[in-house]
Amino acid sequence: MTELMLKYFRTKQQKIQSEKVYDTQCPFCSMQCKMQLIEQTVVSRKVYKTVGKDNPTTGGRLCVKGMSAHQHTLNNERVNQPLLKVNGNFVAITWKEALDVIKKEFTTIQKQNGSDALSVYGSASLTNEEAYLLGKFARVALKTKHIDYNGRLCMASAATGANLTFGLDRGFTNTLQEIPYTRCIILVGTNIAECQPTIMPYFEQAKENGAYIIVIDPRETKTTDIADLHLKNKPGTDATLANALLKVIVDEELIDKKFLRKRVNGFAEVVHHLKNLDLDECVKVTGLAKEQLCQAARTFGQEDSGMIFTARGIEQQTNGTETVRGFINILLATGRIGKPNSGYGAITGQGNGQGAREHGQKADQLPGYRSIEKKEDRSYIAQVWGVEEKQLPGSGVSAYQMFEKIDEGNITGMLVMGSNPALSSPNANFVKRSLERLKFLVTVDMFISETAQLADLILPASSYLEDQGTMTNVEGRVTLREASRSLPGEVKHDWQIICDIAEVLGKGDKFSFHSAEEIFEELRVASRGGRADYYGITYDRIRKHNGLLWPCPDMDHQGTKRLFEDDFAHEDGKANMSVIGRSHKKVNLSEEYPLFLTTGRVMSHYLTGEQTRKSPSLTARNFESYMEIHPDTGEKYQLEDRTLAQIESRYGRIVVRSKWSKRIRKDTVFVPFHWGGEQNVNRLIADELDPLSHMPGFKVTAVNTRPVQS
Ligand SMILES: Nc1nc2c(c(=O)[nH]1)N[C@H]1C(S)=C(S)[C@@H](COP(=O)(O)OP(=O)(O)OC[C@H]3O[C@@H](n4cnc5c(=O)[nH]c(N)nc54)[C@H](O)[C@@H]3O)O[C@H]1N2
Ligand SMILES: Nc1nc2c(c(=O)[nH]1)N[C@H]1C(S)=C(S)[C@@H](COP(=O)(O)OP(=O)(O)OC[C@H]3O[C@@H](n4cnc5c(=O)[nH]c(N)nc54)[C@H](O)[C@@H]3O)O[C@H]1N2
Ligand code: SF4
Ligand SMILES: [Mo]
Repeated sequence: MTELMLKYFRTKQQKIQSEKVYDTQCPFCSMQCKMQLIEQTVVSRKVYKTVGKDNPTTGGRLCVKGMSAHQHTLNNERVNQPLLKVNGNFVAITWKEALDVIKKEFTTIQKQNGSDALSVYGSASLTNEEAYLLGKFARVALKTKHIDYNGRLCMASAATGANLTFGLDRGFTNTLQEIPYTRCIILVGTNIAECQPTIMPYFEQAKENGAYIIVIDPRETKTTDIADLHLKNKPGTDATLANALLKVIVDEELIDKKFLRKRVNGFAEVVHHLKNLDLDECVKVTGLAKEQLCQAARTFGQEDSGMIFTARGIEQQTNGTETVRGFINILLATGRIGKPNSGYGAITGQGNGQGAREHGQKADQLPGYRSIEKKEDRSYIAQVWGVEEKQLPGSGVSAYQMFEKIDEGNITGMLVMGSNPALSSPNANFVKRSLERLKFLVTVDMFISETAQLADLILPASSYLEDQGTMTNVEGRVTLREASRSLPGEVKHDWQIICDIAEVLGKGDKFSFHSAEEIFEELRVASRGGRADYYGITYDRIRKHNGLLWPCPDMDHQGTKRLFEDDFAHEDGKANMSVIGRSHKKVNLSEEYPLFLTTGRVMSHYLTGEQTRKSPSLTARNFESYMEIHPDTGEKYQLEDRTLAQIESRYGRIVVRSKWSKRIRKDTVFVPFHWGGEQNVNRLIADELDPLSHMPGFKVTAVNTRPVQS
């Protein structure tokens, strides 16, 4: 540091009147980077700085979103009081008034339309404690079967695929620490460089150590930039691609026969199916060269260790579950799982995308990955909750299907906590109309999101700086988000809001919690003996061990770093391979809709942008949506670079600016989904769902495009 710089810093130091440091974790993606917000008062003004904090998952790294997260949280658009819609306008009311309104409306709805007419829409932004409590609230306080959450649009296909194949779904079978030592990596439908930026050093290290990296994506991205081989396939063709890779591996005898014999069911059927698969046909379907397919398959098959990572690119498809299974088939055939430096990873999306899918927010699920349809699971949880087993409702429908139920008149009330489905759901015009049809909609949010605008009542929720609780990160590591900033205005924590509503509904005795830790203590017991067993995890142990990987069944257990070393989680201990790609209805192009549309993310914004669009630093990077389009395609449709384009599908139309790029396929356009209104790409997405996971097909839609007439 030069003399001059030292002098500058000293003068600046002298001006700092006070300093507060808040420990927390980033509110955005599944990396859950640990960080501190430093609040300094300088000449009576508050200034903020975010610094990373060391931890086993991310070191001290942060990306630009984490660094800027306080900007939305401290933004003055934050909702600080309950808001009731009166004659079309929101007016501030007290909590007592708000709870009275809820009591009246919820009771009336259930009296008139039955218990299941009330529904709950949850979120993987919630802590484990809140996700758990919301599931209990729906079943015990509201007695409704209708609860599902935004993870249905996110991790559902990965979860279903892993459950069917392994008998257990923890996103990563190994820890991140093993990645640098693997020899071959397939990244399929994932853009980690923009979506989990702080994971990148693990892959860069692998590359330095000589690993061969294959990335499968219809676009060139910052992630494909690290690839040794980029397979730029047509969107929606990954199941065929997985089958083609496996065919080459089987034909060239790159399989692990001993592993298959001892640990896998169903290989013979798969081989039988592959016999009839025509590689030339696969080449046509995927739009790839045969040499590329063979090169990828051979390299993966010949190296002595390998890992496959999937994300939403292949999962958010109407055949997402089977595509995931197709890629896991490759790992099973080559014996690349349950061993050091070999394994599978579904790269989790939201901050608590892992934990929030384990403890009962899903329509068919009870805590600890228990099933709401299984008698013994129901009895166990009923006993933990102090209710009769037969009082627990059965399973409800998935997230998007709840909007169909509203349209049919079967659901008439909804509580949304931590989600913005008006923007994030497929067929968004329909979803908006459904939300408008509700007799009573209450949203719990930090902001008046597009969904909250449609609400009758908005309840103010706390943020990552204020709300303590556990989050289970991308590795399956249960972390403790410390949070100590005092609550602004009349804001409450999500868990407090759940308890308060339960209280006015006469169920306060089952929801008398005074801290997140108290809820976690109940969650531990509820998860005990389940597949996602947290019983051996406590706040103290998390602090001591810097997080613990589940399953962790007792207090002496050190957490599970690598899954499936001896057995898979099915009863016979084996993994189930399955034949894939037999019945899927592909999205076809036509004269009317001649282009594939795919959707996804940019580095600087998060999901529907409700939070990141409020951050000046992040908005400065991308202030509006766009359509990535190949220049040749642009010219074909008279769309210059940076002109306003209309995009239309069978479901709706939007307007965004064109952005020429040679990095995308000529038959494909890409639009991110972080913006609303006319730019909401979900107005174009079809209502078809994966039959197994109920995941929408966000990643491929047939569209047309033309310049907007001025
Ligand atoms: N910056 C940022 N980071 C985030 C988020 C965010 O909103 N912004 N969200 C978080 C969440 S909740 C999630 S779920 C994750 C999502 O993380 P990702 O799944 O990695 O993100 P996406 O951009 O949705 O899609 C990944 C890639 O799939 C490609 N793709 C599209 N269609 C296909 C296809 O048919 N086949 C193949 N092989 N690839 C295809 C896209 O071109 C894209 O590059 O990110 C998390 N991190
Ligand atoms: N076209 C297209 N659509 C997609 C996707 C895609 O790739 N393409 N991806 C899908 C995926 S993977 C996901 S995860 C979904 C996500 O979609 P959404 O669930 O709609 O996600 P968010 O935009 O995070 O909405 C969260 C809302 O909750 C608020 N919030 C944040 N934290 C908290 C909290 O702790 N408590 C409370 N009460 N409120 C909070 C925010 O202010 C915001 O309004 O979108 C899906 N939609
Ligand atoms: S967005 Fe993800 S990678 Fe970036 S700081 Fe937050 S948790 Fe870390
Ligand atoms: Mo997600």
